[in-house]
Amino acid sequence: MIPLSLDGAAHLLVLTGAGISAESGVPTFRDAGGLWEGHAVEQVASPDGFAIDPSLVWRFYSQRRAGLTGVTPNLAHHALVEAEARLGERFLLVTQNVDGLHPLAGSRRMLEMHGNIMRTRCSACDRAPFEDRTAYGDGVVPLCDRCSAPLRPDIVWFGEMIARATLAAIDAFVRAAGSHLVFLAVGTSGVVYPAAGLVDVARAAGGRSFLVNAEPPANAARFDHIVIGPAGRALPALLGA
Ligand code: BJW
Ligand code: ZN
Repeated sequence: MIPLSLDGAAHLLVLTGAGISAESGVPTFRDAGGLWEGHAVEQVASPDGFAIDPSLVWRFYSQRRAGLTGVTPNLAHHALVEAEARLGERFLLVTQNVDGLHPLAGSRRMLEMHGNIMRTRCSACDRAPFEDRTAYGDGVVPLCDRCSAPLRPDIVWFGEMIARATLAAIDAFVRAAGSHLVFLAVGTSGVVYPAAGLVDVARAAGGRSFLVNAEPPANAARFDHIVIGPAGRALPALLGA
């Protein structure tokens, strides 16, 4: 495979999705047809779903928290840490993943656009989100000790806004890069917005776009270059790591 050439002005914007963690043993989102125990993802990852059945939602997230015990980053996560070390300010990683494997690998110039599964926040008051690795027992809905409202995972659910600061940081990076922007998406099915639209943002800026995925995603036609294969093998080769 021909490595992605990054000259002295190139700015690399990377978008990752569940596929980059697949080789670490984390199930992808749409592996099981977008279903968890027969429930549609929207049912357990939306404000409406939480309002209807918070204990079902907490069972979903508790099970996933427990499943992350002992899980470690793979070669693809490490290749991005290496790229960040090479490029410094000319690197930005935006991940849709909530599994925390990028920071665990050592990524620092990184934005977790859909939140982090090991953080909890109040569904009602403005207390700060806090680290919480608890896998709650079946039927348990933890309550806020400030206002007694149900606590919820600090995750961006369907229909919720991505943090304004995250969108602003991406925008600033794209503007600084201009036509030197290189956009690289890894392990994402290209169906969830606004992440799936970042390739269009990169194209509008005049940048080049690359994709590494196990299969062609929904937005494949909008990329300049596509590498089909497992991220753990394809990404280090592409980045020349
Ligand atoms: C491998 C591999 C290996 C496997 N190597 N590859 C514009 C148009 C239409 C709809 C909308 C729109 N703008 C907004 C919306 C609504 C909605 C949306 O996009 N809906 C679509 C489903 C149609 N978006 C939102 O609601 C967002 N909010 C927003 O935009 O606010 C403003 C607004 C609201 C409403 C209307 C309009 C505007 C928020 C989205 C938040 C998504 N959150 C979730 C769940 C919570 C996180 C959690 O619990 O973990 O985040 S959804 C779920 O999908 C999760 C993921 O981060 C996200 C993306 O999934 P991902 O990462 O792509 O995983 P998979 O499983 O889908 O794909 C994995 C891929 O890897 C596959 O292709 C495999 O082949 C591949 N793979 N092994 C390489 N080894
Ligand atoms: Zn509260």
